[in-house]
Amino acid sequence: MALEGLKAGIFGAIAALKGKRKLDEGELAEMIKSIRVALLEADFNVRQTKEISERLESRMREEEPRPGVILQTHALNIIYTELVRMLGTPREIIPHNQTILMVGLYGQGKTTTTAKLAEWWRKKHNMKIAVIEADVHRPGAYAQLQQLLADSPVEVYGEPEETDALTIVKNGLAEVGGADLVIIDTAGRDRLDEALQDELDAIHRVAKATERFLVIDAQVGQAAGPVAASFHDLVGVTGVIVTKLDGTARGGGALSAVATTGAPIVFIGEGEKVSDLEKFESDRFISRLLGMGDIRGLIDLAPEDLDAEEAARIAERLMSGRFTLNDMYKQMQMMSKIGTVDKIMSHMPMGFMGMGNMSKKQKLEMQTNLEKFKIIMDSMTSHEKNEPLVLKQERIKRIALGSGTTERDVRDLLAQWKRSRKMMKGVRGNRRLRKQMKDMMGDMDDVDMPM
Ligand SMILES: Nc1nc2c(ncn2[C@@H]2O[C@H](COP(=O)(O)OP(=O)(O)O)[C@@H](O)[C@H]2O)c(=O)[nH]1
Ligand SMILES: [Mg+2]
Repeated sequence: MALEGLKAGIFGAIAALKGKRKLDEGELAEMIKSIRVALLEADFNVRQTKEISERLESRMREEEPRPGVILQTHALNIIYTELVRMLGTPREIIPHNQTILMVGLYGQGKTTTTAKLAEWWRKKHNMKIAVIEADVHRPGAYAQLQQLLADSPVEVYGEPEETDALTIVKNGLAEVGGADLVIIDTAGRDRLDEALQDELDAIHRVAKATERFLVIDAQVGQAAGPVAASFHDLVGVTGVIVTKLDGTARGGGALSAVATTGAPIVFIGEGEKVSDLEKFESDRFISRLLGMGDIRGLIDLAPEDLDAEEAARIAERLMSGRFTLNDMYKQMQMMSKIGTVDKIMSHMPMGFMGMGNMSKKQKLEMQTNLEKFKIIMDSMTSHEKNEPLVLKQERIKRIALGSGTTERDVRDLLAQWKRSRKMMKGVRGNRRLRKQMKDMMGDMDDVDMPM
């Protein structure tokens, strides 16, 4: 995981909030200062660091934590949204019928990333993909690309003896005409000089590439900004891929510098292997960085009309191990709004404590039960929903009558709740699950956990 240092810095800064309900001026200033140091150490630039710290400070003053949310989580949520805001909104790429031109300086990872992208889309979309090696300056570039894709059905086109890149591109495009996606790897230089500009410009005109991806090594840090800007002037960069995030603690520099240019980061490279590629989505990236696990994925699933705050609150309560009928009710409300149980299950942490292992039939059943359960619970008092154990014969009878269902239906609901609650409790006795849960909650050890 990239940016481990930043994670440690942020958690160090909010550790001081442990057990507190309010911060005094000194404590707030101390926390903001620690966050600032953490950002600077991850190589975020001074202006961005200042902006984030200022926003964090004013939001900490103005915004109250939601009910049930501890101050530490509240601060973490603010930091999360500010970091996501800074890294920009993700861009979706449709790979079909595209020609992608890979550009960048020497040694940044263009050839490696060319192979990674080809494999990424081949696996995801089962498309016919071809790559063209048009780097005539680096001897062995063709062999390198061939070797990277040795185990792959991706077609690799190259002419190792040819010295004119443009010729290779022309021949290559004619040769691989049937491919759904063509990726063209080009040569780099130490810097974007006139010779490289002319070459890229010529290739660009012939290839009429629909996407121009700039590859930048994370280790260049903030210098990624000017590099991105100059390549953008030349070919109109449509996406940036930041590589080698596995090898630097200061990856924040490259990521944030690119973000300021307005060019979207579309992928990140986190290793030398062809499979070490990851689609870049700032929200997922940051939530993983901050150890927020799949909670965010759950919220992302929610349609516009679903209150994201509410979803977060439910997820938080779920994590905390308390589980009233009310929680189950709200969770069901959310599920029925989202639609399919299947979809949401796959986004629940640990498949919702084992519920991900339900059979297809069970899932279907649950879906049909949702509506009925809702109707039944609408006939309950909030006390009953909070303390389902008070639901004995008399109350069950009343609820069945009030909701136009049968006592059997009400008992089914209670049985469902008991099963769910048991699963939650099961976490207590399971060390592996406990660890997963703890990891997911980050290092916030004062979160009220049932263990
Ligand atoms: N650790 C790591 N190494 C990478 C990554 N991407 C590329 N490399 C390595 O960086 C070096 C240069 O990569 P290459 O693709 O030849 O760069 P090019 O000159 O831009 O084509 C090679 O040794 C690659 O294995 C990455 O994401 N992580
Ligand atoms: Mg290369």
